[in-house]
Amino acid sequence: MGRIRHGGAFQWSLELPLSSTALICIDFQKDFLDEGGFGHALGNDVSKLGRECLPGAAILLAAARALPLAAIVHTKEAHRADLRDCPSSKLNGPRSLPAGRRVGDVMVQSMGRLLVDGSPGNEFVDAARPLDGEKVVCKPGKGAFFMTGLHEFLRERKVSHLIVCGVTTEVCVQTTMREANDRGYESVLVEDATASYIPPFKAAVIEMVRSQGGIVGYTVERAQEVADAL
Ligand code: C5J
Repeated sequence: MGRIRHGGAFQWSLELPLSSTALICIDFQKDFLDEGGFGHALGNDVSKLGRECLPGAAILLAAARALPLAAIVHTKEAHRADLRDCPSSKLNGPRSLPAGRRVGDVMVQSMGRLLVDGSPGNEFVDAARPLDGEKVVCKPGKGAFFMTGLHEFLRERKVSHLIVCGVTTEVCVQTTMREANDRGYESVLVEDATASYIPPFKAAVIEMVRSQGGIVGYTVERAQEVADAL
């Protein structure tokens, strides 16, 4: 049993029962962290994202693997080659993609098709690559629970608590935490293991998650605090 305490304005103490706690790593993919991927095609500066959150993610992964925790889950935002799992709202928007590009198009040859499973750019970055035996969840949406079977996977392993990291904070990470909260999981977002292209959005999500006594979940500043507590 690990326990994380937070002595800031929002004071809390969270027990992390090791046998029912999972680490969820959200979308540490080249499509979001590297040039020529989906995040870059949306017009974002992708150069800082990995530097900000991958060292923290590495600390969490090392701690989770050493214990081990009940499960380590890696999600990928990944569509089928024929895009039949891509809703029209996502295929036809956002309309800010340069040169009229959209999911399934190619921006840079070496990365392959944007957000399509099996494309080189859809793979995990080396620093957060899953090991054998760790669960990989392909998700067509922002939330890791939508059309994935993740809830069933976690329930089978009696998981009740989630340690959450990944990109981007205000899109797939926040959506997943809200989905998790609705399904009864206690989750803690690790601030130095998540990142956004738009820093004020990351700061806002951290506030939102822990506001009103932790309406969505908990937040902790440093991955090392979690590793030390486990
Ligand atoms: C986005 C994500 N930003 N992984 N996906 O479209 O946050």
